[in-house]
Amino acid sequence: MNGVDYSLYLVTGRTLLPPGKDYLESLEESIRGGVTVVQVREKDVDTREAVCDKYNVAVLINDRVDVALATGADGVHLGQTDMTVDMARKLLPPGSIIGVSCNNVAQVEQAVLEKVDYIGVGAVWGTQTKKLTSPIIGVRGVGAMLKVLDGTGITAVAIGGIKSTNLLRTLHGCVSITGHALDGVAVVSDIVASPEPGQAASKLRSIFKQFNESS
Ligand code: TZP
Ligand code: MG
Repeated sequence: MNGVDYSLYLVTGRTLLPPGKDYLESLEESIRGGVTVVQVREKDVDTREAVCDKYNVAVLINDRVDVALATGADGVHLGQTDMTVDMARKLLPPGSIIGVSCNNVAQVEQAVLEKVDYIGVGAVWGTQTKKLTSPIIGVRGVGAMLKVLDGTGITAVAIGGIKSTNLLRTLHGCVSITGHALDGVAVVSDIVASPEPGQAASKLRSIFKQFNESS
């Protein structure tokens, strides 16, 4: 899929769904609310999801190139300890999207050499969703990594503790302190754990749009 809009990047996490909330229903509500790209990140289940493409939203699979191949997903999101970008590129169909998690400048430099499509930078703030194995970087850390991407055409989304209550501060802080802007934000709990994921997504999306229109 070409021309992916990374502005509101949903990372799934079915363990965070409110009781009784159906996974696909929550996903569909989130997309209708404004999610622009979805990463299927299900650590505790065998992921054999057929995610509907009726909204033409790109689907990326966390960690598992084999699952991406089996499901015909648009691409993969790789962590620093997953399969290498070169190997993933050899296995996936041409044009597949490859994204990588980065926590520091050296990892971004490597991602640039590997010509990834996008990077996820974080954790920008503290999060309950993932046991972090690397430091929380704040907006200064994000900015330092964005600087490395200058002129490369590689897209960046920030992840970790991003909520409607701190999104504006995150976007604004990044630009005002570092002079570099994010292409999007990746969110798990603020959308998935909400009883109204559509409204949660719509709130985040409108804050993002407003910020971009005013800057
Ligand atoms: N990688 C860094 S932080 C994180 C991942 C997958 C979890 C982010 O979850 P939340 O709920 O949006 O803080
Ligand atoms: Mg991973």
